[in-house]
Amino acid sequence: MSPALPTRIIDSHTGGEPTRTVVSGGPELGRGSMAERLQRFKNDHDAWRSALVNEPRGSDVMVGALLCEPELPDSAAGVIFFNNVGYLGMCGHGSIGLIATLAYLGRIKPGVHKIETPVGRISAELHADGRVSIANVPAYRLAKRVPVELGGRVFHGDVAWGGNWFFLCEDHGLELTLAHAERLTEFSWAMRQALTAQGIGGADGAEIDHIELIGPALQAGHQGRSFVLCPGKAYDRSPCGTGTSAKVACLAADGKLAPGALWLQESVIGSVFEASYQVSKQAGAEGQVLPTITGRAHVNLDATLVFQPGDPFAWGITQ
Ligand code: PYC
Repeated sequence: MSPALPTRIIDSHTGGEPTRTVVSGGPELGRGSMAERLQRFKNDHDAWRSALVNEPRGSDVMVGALLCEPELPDSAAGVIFFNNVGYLGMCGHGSIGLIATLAYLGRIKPGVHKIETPVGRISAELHADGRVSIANVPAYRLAKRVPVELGGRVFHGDVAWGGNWFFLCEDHGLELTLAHAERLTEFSWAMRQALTAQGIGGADGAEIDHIELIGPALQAGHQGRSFVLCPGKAYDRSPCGTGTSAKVACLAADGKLAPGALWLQESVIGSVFEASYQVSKQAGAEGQVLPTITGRAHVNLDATLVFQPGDPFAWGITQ
C-alpha cells in the first residue's frame, strides 16, 4: 500500500545527530494538542514511524519529526518526535533541526518562534547566523546520587527530567570518546536494564529511558562532556538537548551553576551545545529550572519517499 500524497522529508543533523522532518504527506492525525495527536500516531499510524526511521530507509540513530499544524494561532508549528522504538516527549537536537528545516523552507525568519510538543510548548530563537536557541520545558532533579548495582559493583546517578527521563552517572570510570562507543553503549544499556530491574524510575514510576554518562570536557573552554544512550540503543551524536537540560538542572540543584551562567557540554563525538538556565518562578515549580540550549543544525537532504509495489520493506524492518 502506498500513501495517497507524496511524502516530503527533509533531513538535517544537529552536531552530528540526524533529524528527519516530515514536512508534507505524512499520517493525518487530525486536530487537538500534540499529546492527543501523539496518541493517535501511536495507536493508528505506527507503521509511518517505521517507514520513516527504521532500516532500510532510516537507521537506529535517526530521529523523526512529524511537522503538524499547531493548535494555537501564535505557534509557528507543532511537532511529534519519534525513533526506532517509539516516541519522544521532547527532543532538543530535533527541535534545533526542525527550526533549521523551517528556515531552509523559507517558512520562518530569524526571531523567536513557539513550537508545540507533546510535553508542552517551547520557544526557539533562530539567530541571524543560523544558530538556534531552544527555551526548553522546565527541568528538575528528582533524586540525587541514587545507587544502582551493576555487575557486582555499585554505581550512582542523579534522576532528572529535561523533557525525557535521564539517569546521569559520573562514577562509571569510562573514557567518553568515540573509540569507546561500543563499550559505552553496552555499559549504558546494562545500566538502563538494571534501573528497571531495581525499580528505579522517574516521577510516577516513569521508565528512565535515557542514560547519560558524564565526565570532564576534552576541549579547552568547555565545562563537561557526555555520552547519552537513547531508548533504542543508539547513542546521541549531539550532546542531547534534553540531556543537557537535565544536567543543568542537576548543577543548579547542587549550587554549581548560577542562573544565566554558561555551561558548554561536548558530545562523545566532540560537538557542543551551549546551555544556561533561569529559575522558574511559576507557583508550584520549586526546584525547576528553565534551560536554554543553543546549537546549530545543517540540512543535508530534501527528498520524497517512494513506496514501490512489491517492496516487502517499504514500511521498514520491524521486529
Ligand atoms: O537532543 O533531546 C535531544 C535528544 C533526545 C534523543 C535524542 N536527542
